[in-house]
Amino acid sequence: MTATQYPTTIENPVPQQDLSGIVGHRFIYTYANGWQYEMYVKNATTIDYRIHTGHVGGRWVKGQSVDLVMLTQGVYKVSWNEPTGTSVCVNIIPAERVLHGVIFFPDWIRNHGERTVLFQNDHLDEMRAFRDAGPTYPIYIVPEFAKITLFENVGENDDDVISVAPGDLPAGWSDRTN
Ligand code: FER
Repeated sequence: MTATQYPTTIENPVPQQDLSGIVGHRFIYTYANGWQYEMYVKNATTIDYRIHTGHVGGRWVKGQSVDLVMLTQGVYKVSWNEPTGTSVCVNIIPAERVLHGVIFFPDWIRNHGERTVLFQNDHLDEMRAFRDAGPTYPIYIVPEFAKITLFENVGENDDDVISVAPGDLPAGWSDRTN
């Protein structure tokens, strides 16, 4: 499928969408700064994720609403805002096992990342209260490429794909590659 078959014009700016290469997939990746993350694209509007290592390693979340689009064949973009106030935008190219993420942390998470290291779903009101107390600025921006070390099709809407805390997985679990 070539780009010329799907031109972007002012009148029709949205390329034909095919999300089948990302929806229902789980992937584990390590950013250039060493932070290891895991994302499960549960369906076209929802992700579950775990953070294995990094500034907020140990944090995990289910049912986060996201915006997911295909930019061009095989290139996907996932964007969302957390109850903590953090915003994230991740561009994913599975065939090349590469992604690029930009995380926009509010200042309070730069200083107290440990407050977000939990199963967020059990602490949503607490996270919104921290967000509203701030401080928000200056925003701590973390733009990094990552290597996708594991990519697998596990099917849509499976609550068992991400169901335990990162720290409760068997040793070395996230280091499995394919
Ligand atoms: C990612 C970068 C950041 C990601 C999630 C986050 C699941 C979440 C950040 C936060 O809320 O702390 O690649 O993928």
